[in-house]
Amino acid sequence: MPRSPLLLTTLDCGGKALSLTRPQIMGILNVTPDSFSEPGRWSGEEEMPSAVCAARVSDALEMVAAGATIIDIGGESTRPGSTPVGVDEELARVIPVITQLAQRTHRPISIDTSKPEVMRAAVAAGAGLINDVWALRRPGALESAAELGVPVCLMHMQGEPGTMQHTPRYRDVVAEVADFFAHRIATCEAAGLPRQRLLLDPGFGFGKTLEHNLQLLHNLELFTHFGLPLLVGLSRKSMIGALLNGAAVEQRLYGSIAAALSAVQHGATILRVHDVRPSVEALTIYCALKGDLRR
Ligand code: 9MG
Repeated sequence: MPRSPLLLTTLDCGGKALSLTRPQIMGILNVTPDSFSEPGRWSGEEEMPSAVCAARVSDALEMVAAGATIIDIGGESTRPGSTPVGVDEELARVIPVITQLAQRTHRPISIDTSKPEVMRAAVAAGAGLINDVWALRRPGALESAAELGVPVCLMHMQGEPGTMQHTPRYRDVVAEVADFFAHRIATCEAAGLPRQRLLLDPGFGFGKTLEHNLQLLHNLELFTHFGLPLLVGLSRKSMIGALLNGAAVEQRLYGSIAAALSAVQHGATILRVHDVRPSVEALTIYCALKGDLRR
């Protein structure tokens, strides 16, 4: 199936540019207490210590140096079974990091949130893209995103993070995700959020079985027909572990890279990854073999 061209070749992320002419790497920066390698340094309930903030900023700058062209910062886990956090706690986690990072890199910062209050504060602090796993379906999110004027990634999710993996069911997962995108795009446009500011993500692992995920990956090309960049997150996900006979999270790097390159082959423009350097290197070789020298 031929791939449809993108509506835009560069995304303006609040004044910082993200090129879409070739696949891009989005580095994941989780600012949740459970994401810290030194347990006990910060419980997440009190104000973030400045050393913790500085360490997160330094991790992000390392990802940029390794070739990430956008950093996705999140303060609430959306893993299956995770419990939501309150607005104040999420703000306390992400805003200090965004504020400091925005002053130290010309690369765009994405805020991974579904809360309108966090979207607003994050963009005011320097974020230039909203990554919403709820696709702006939370109260007030659509209106806030429309006003903020930055691009938004609309991700498909069946159910909600706490229970989404209990019994995911579809008549036709590819058709249903395509319908979801069509409806969300129309809703965004009606609310004053133009199509050109949207990115789409099928939401691997968000209310999907392994079979659903594989069908979506095989048919990713179909979603290019919206003319919008496709963002995919496959890094370290349970589908990789399942295909590797139950490999633990820390043993999913090579599988994640194989899946990411397959996604690019099927039309993905942005890869959301934990392991930036290996992903950049794999992508560089993949693109060179396709006749597109990245650097
Ligand atoms: C926050 N988050 C976790 N997984 C994700 C994925 O696959 N896509 C996007 N857009 N965000 C994700």
